[in-house]
Amino acid sequence: MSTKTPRLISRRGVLARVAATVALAAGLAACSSPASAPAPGAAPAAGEPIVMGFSQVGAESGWRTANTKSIQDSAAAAGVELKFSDAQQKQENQIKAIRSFIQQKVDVIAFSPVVETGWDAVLLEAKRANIPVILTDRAVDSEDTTLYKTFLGSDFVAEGKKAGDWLVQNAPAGPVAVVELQGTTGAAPAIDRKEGFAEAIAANPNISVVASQTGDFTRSGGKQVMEAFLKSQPTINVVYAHNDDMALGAIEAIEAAGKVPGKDITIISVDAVKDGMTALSEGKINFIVECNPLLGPQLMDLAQKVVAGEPVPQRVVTEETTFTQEQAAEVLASRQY
Ligand code: GZL
Repeated sequence: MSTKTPRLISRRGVLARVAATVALAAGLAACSSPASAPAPGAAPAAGEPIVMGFSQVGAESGWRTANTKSIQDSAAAAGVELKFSDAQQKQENQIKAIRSFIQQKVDVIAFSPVVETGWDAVLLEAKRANIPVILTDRAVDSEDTTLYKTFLGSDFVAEGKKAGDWLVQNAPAGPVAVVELQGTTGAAPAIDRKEGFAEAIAANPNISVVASQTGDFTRSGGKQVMEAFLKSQPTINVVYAHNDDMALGAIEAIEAAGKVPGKDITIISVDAVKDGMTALSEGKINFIVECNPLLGPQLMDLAQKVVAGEPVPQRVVTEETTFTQEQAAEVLASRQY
């Protein structure tokens, strides 16, 4: 409730004193009226739903579609009022959405940052508005970890390492030329999956990444980059794709070039969405590292704790596994996404 008293009135006039008194009286009346909303960051009144502002990266992949559905379904199940914004993979749209959530005085903000950098200013605005922030799926590079309450998502370096470890264990003798389809430039999963894979294949000096380029996590991006690699690279033994959508685009390019994916060229991917697992069970992909998009239930649980002022872990790592061709055939029918 604002109890700010007017500055000392200069001798310039009684009018200023009257105006200040009227303003103060109006301010007190507004704060005491039953219709006044609780200060942002205060828990909603008992029985009132939590209002969550969620800024989603976009709709670039099968993983993102499954992630969005998980968040929307979980909000409905938890009775959380969800204000959902699709940023179409543009950081400026996410920043606009977060500022709008602040103006709307939501109880909590959650978002998947499309890239790691450039978030400190808007996160500081949320902090000053006393609105807690939860990172989900992707991380930010902010040094100040007080800018968000927790980060719920996968360990992308571990995912890249799992992919590289499988290649080291299954590579043929002699030189192995790998082409890499990177995710969105500057995105945490792209940076970290590249790092983890490179760290793992260092165990076998015969394996080398001969070309690496972003396909922006999309099927069309993966196809275009793979077409270019097939023209520019004399030998390609392996494709390492940072997600299934780019791997599926690469398969289209490989087949159009008259080669057999999964046999002439080994394909390793990340995500394990339905289309990727289908290609894996058909032998067109050789190995997939799972990246679990079903973050909705944990996100709603964390949001309710954060709004209630309860402590939550700074980092919550999602559980996930890997799949071979044989394992894909066994589990395909039961996959949730
Ligand atoms: C990973 C997620 C990535 C997926 C892609 O958590 O951010 O973004 O691997 C998606 O499929 O586009």
